[in-house]
Amino acid sequence: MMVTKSVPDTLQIREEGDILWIGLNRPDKRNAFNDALILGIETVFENIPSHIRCAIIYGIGKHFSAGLDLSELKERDAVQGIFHSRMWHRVLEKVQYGSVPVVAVLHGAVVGGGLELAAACHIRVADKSTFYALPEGQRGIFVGGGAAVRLPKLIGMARMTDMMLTGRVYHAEEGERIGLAQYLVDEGQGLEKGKELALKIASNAGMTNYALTHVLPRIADSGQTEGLLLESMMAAIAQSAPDAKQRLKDFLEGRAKKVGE
Ligand code: 1HE
Repeated sequence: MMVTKSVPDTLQIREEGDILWIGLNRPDKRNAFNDALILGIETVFENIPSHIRCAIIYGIGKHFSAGLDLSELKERDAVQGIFHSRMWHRVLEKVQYGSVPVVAVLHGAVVGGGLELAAACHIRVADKSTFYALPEGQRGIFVGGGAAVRLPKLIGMARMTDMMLTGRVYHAEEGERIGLAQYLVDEGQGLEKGKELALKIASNAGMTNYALTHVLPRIADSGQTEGLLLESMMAAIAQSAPDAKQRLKDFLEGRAKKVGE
């Protein structure tokens, strides 16, 4: 099924072989997320064609995303607020636990809900124009798109608390150092780097990608006893797959790349 079906024009979707490019395309509003845009992301992730093996999310224009569209926020009461936040949770769970690993290519502002989306992706590539913030603290609100759970895992609770209490902005280099992004590249080089990584990810065994995106985070969330058992079960399933057997044979017979090649 083509994912372009019923996706709003604030998303630009393009297939390139087994890679799916997902562009946030609301540059005049700095890719702020109104409901149509965040629900559009849900539609995309619910309809990823089966031949797609990795997705790349990026922002069109000067920024990755300015977060929640604040003009939609002012009319909500508390109950509507809970449902709205739960809607974001539902969508970002589909990003994190969808059928493919997701690379986020970051530049400019990665703030509020934009950072929450980035945190739900598996790999973050930032160029040197990137800056990260959680302006919710200064706007008198709280995070609602999963940052309270996902960000402390990336950067620690103390840093997230500081970002919200003081409005601290992390720039690209610092962001990479503290774990907001795994890769830092020169300005304008993010898409190329994202594609290079996506191609590598796409060439992995499907079971490996599944284990890393679906099982590893569950192991990390569990206690040591359950986690170690889950790890053993996953290892046994992965190594028994025909794809793994072929890859091991290729290495032993000198056909596979060495580490670092
Ligand atoms: C917006 C938004 C927005 C820009 N909602 N309209 N997020 C924030 O608190 C971030 C607010 N935005 C900014 O601080 C800046 O816009 C940026 C640093 C991201 C970019 O600055 P700049 O100079 O490139 O753009 P701009 O001139 O500030 O904005 C251009 C237009 O986008 C302008 O509208 P215009 O009609 O006057 O042209 C802005 O009003 C509009 N715009 N950001 C609505 N966020 C699941 S809960 C998550 C909770 C949150 O994400 S809270 C954090 C919200």
